[in-house]
Amino acid sequence: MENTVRNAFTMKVKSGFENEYKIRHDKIWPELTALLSESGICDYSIFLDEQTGMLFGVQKLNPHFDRSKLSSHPLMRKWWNYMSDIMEINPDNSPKTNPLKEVFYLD
Ligand code: RM4
Repeated sequence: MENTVRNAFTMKVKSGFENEYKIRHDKIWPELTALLSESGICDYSIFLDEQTGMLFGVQKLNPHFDRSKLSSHPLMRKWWNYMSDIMEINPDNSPKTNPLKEVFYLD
């Protein structure tokens, strides 16, 4: 899609739960992937640094993507609650997320 914005960020999986994190994403709820797509996210990957448990998320966002709308959606909250036992989280159970600055791009 044209005019998408590349977005990258880190999160963290708790030590010992790396496999479980992968398993849960292998079985991600179809209604959640539909919600993410409908919200304007595409080309979304999460990579794991097996040395540190750091998760690197990279995605493309539609320019009309509304982060606060997605964050408050009941299904998003349900997923975050479900994942909260195996990730580093904020008090509201959303994952601790650190935005990254783009310093290089090759199309
Ligand atoms: C992650 C985390 C993210 C979500 C993905 C699908 O573990 O919950 O917020 O976008 O799953």
